[in-house]
Amino acid sequence: MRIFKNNSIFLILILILSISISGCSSKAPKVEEPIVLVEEKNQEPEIQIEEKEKEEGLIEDLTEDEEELSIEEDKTVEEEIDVAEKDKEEPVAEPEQAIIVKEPEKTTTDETVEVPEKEEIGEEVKNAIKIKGNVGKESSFTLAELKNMTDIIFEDDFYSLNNFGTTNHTLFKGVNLWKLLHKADISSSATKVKIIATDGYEVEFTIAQVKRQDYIDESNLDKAFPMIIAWEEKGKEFDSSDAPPYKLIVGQSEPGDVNKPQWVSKIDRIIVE
Ligand SMILES: Nc1nc2c(c(=O)[nH]1)N[C@H]1C(S)=C(S)[C@@H](COP(=O)(O)O)O[C@H]1N2
Ligand SMILES: [Mo]
Repeated sequence: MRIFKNNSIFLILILILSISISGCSSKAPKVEEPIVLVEEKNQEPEIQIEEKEKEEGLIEDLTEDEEELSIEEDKTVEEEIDVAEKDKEEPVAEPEQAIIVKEPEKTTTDETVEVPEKEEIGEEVKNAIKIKGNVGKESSFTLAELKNMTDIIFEDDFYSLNNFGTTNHTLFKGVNLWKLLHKADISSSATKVKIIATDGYEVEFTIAQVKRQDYIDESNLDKAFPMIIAWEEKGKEFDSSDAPPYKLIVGQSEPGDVNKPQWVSKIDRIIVE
């Protein structure tokens, strides 16, 4: 009797124990699940915000930023970029395009922007485009002089594709860059041409790229384009009150070529190396 009584108490104890143990273990997975849900929920608002921004037309700003980041990537040799900033960006290698693009420098209130040659030039030729470096005659051409170069003027609808996939056709008028460089007696040993804007934006091309007269429009393969220094867009001259009224325009080197970031506006000078 005593043994039986003790046994049943023992059994009851075991039962209680096993119920409480199984109760605990069945709770365990429930602890993990909400954490996953929280993580998923945390991502949702970000996605929604992005979509909202797209709808609200803020997408242009986003793409500009993205393009600018990828452009800085290409600039491996330049020293002005903060190393820490550079590390944040993901590498985008574009092996076929031997183009280095430099970002406009972000000016702070303390720093002054260096525009060395502006003052020496004087009022009259303020908006002249300078060609320097590996040329027979370093030159400075005014807008009036460029317009008089009727033998090298080129005008056509240029196709543009930007990093976000936006495409356009835009009418530009200007002078053929390769032919313009010959007016400054470009040296036969020249290897590179740098197009530098007053805001610090800079694109570098190889001589072969500047020489090329058959850049394409992927939407119309019958066409062929040289690089041009344009002063007119859609039949209207660029405003020259704030910046030099010149823009480098180049077609695509191949279908899919993102050519718009290569268009340099506000050109200050062309450096041949
Ligand atoms: N001087 C100068 N040219 C520039 C830039 C710039 O910041 N400064 N941005 C480039 C980039 S990234 C693009 S996509 C196009 C934008 O041309 P848009 O302003 O006519 O759209 O100009 C290019 N040329
Ligand atoms: Mo851009």
